[in-house]
Amino acid sequence: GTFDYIIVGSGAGGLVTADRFSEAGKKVLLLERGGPSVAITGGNVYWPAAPGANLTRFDVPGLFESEFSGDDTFWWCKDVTYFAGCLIGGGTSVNGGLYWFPTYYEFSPVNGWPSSWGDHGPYTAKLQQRLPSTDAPSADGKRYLEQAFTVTSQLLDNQGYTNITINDTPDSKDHIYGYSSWNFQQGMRWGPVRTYFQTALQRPNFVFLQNTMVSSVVRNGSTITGVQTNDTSIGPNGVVSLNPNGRVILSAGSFGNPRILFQSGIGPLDMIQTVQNSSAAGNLPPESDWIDLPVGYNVKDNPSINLILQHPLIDSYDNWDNIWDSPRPADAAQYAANHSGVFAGASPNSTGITSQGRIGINTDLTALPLINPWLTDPNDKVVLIQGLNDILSGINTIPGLSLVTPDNTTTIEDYVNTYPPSTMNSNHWTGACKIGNDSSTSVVDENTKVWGTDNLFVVDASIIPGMPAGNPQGALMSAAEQAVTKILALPGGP
Ligand code: 6FA
Repeated sequence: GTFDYIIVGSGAGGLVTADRFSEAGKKVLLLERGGPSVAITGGNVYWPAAPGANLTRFDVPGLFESEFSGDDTFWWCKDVTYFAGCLIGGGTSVNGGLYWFPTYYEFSPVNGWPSSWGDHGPYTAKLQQRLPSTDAPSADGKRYLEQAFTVTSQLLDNQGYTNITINDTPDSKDHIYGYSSWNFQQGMRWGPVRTYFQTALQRPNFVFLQNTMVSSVVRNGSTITGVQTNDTSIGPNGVVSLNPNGRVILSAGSFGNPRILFQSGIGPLDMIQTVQNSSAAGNLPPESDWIDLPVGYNVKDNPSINLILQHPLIDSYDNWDNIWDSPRPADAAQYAANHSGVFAGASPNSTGITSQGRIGINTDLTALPLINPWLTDPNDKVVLIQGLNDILSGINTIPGLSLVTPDNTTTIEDYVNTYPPSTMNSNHWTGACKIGNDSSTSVVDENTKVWGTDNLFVVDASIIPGMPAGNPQGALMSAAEQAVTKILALPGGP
């Protein structure tokens, strides 16, 4: 058939979008290159430590660290040089689950948003209604592995920090701390796969196809007529078509979208020429239709610098080693019985930049950073070093607490200055298809429409112009709620 909306990618952005468009009665096709993740999507990579419990690697929050080893890590995109989830749910099926509601400032013009974006409040409220956060994820309501929190809070209390429930007052960010907030419920990985996706699936006007990769959009000048896929059973030569006035929404993530846009003749000349020299040259429209936009520029990611602290009361949980094959038996049994205990949380339980880089592709179409985005602006480095020194200044006031890395012969300044950039990634990529007011400095306009096209949109992390205050999935799904509202309000649609 043909569709009002074709959405590419079932990650954080794509699932919110697919649900809202289908709720509005539009005929929606969602295409995902990967396959099943959590058990309700048909996933069957079951945890050997809990046989018969129907618990996949992706369902159990505490198995997060196990994703980074193993033989067949099919869930990571093999054609992206950093971690990106290629399965139903995208990043939300594999991420650490940290979940923060955005601050007012994040969506303001000073952080790069067009002024029409205004207050994120009503959209964040819609998100919150579907996906509440929790800072006590275990199904029994108790907290586990709390020692790091207890020790760190002594350190911070001594310096005048206040302990708050962070998501209760997202705008309070000055000298505060609190328990980590998660996108988990009932002791399980939650997120849009369990909520937005499920309601969309119930609608007859919603079609979902997995294991279907989109290479480019098919266009007639500025009008998109469909998408080119790798599945020839889907339509002539693998093309799926839009209804008249239909729209394509790219939600393929910060690395996935640029690759699709370049193959569609949209982006900087050097990247379109790279496609021309690749096996995908046949996807390109005639040169007269190429659209020059800064796709892949303005890319941001949080610089991640690890410090290691040690205290006799803190259980390091053996660095979460071997949790897949041989977790602590009592903890695995407790989780299997009622989704409570250590495995109901993920490992990262204690945790505004201007630096930017560039994402591109090479001739085998692998997506990669061409310029690393971390700490390229010297001010970011100064702020980071100051923040770290500030927090660590009180370390001697806590008996038994010591800094292991960096060691006592290395200053924080030297540590940060010599930190290998290749290990600085946080997987919080934004900006590759930046939103803005001007086609020379942005890729999509204030309604998330790609400049120079009539009906091509981008809705996911890649439109975010600045770095969210916390891990990005909350800000990003709020942005998706707002984008959907704006797109539906645009005249001339299906
Ligand atoms: N964000 C948080 O807020 N909290 C965290 O704790 C957190 N941790 C991590 C983390 O530990 C890892 C390892 C990673 C990779 C990310 C983390 N993030 C965290 C970031 C967060 O997950 C991402 O910011 C968020 O998922 C981005 O959402 P998007 O919608 O922008 O993009 P996704 O990558 O989620 O989804 C893209 C989807 O498109 C995927 O399902 C992919 O398979 C699909 N796709 C890509 N190319 C396609 C194509 N050509 N055709 C069809 N489908 C395609």
